[in-house]
Amino acid sequence: MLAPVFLTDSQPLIQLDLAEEIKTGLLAQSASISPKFLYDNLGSHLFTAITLLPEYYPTRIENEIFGQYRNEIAEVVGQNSSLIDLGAGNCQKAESLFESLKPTSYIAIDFSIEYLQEILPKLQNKYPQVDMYGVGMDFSANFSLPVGVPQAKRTFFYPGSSIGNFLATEAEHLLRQIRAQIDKGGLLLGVDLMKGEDILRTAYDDSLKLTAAFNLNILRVVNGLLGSDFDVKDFRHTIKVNTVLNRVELYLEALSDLIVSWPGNSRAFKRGELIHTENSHKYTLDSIQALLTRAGYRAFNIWTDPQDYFAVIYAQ
Ligand code: AVI
Repeated sequence: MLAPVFLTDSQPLIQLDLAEEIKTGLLAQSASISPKFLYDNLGSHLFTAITLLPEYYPTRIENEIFGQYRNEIAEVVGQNSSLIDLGAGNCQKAESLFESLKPTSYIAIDFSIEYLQEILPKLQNKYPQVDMYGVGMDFSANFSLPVGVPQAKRTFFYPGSSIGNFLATEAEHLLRQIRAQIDKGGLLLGVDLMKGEDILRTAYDDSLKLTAAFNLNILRVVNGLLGSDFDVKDFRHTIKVNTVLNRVELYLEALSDLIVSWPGNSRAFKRGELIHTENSHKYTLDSIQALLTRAGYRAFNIWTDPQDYFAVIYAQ
């Protein structure tokens, strides 16, 4: 049986650093937890379930764009490159491009190595002609490809509007770091575009409460890393649509006055107090091209849906 190669990041995930980062966020006056902690194995499964919700339009519409423009995209991007999937998750989006892009190798990078270890072997069996690599990496602060990644033309793949989960300065930093490693290839990017508040509310506060479970699961992840005693029943998922900063903000709201403790410290929360867990920025075609330009990209091919809900951009 063919098996994918699991590479180690040159900057391995250090539990201690992660715990420090969580403590700093929890002890700040306005408490926050980085959205990367949403994605342990369970969180990754919950996110995959969210992408199947009719209300969660980004995945559906992005898939439609990839389906409709598959050949055009392949012509622009070219074939036989190394496909480097940033935040690969269940690898389904990349898989949908295998037939048209015919990558010689596929490098799946994700915060949850456990999830990749579950998904990637099945994919490798289905596509024995593609060399597959799995990398567990936190690329939110710094990104460089680990040693061992094949030296072919590189197609970086960052779909799903995950770029929207970064502040503009962080997004620019990441895009610039990707640009520096592109060589003769390019970046295939999915970006969610600005739209009416109601559509955003339904997408990020769905009636099945999957997004609520996804958001609350972050407290279990934090308990595992920090040794804290968060009880998910003490909090509820809530969102704000921030029309000034063009983003949906996810929070966990304390349902009563309570104290959360961990070895060496604690934090009191008042009833109604919020922990900020995620931003999901929405761009315009102009604002995303301006961001990419600041990050050093010069040429853009853009595909959108008829309603301009979502854009797929090939940037070089
Ligand atoms: C991964 N990311 C692009 C999702 C988003 O839409 O911002 C994460 C998500 N959060 C709540 N629902 C989905």
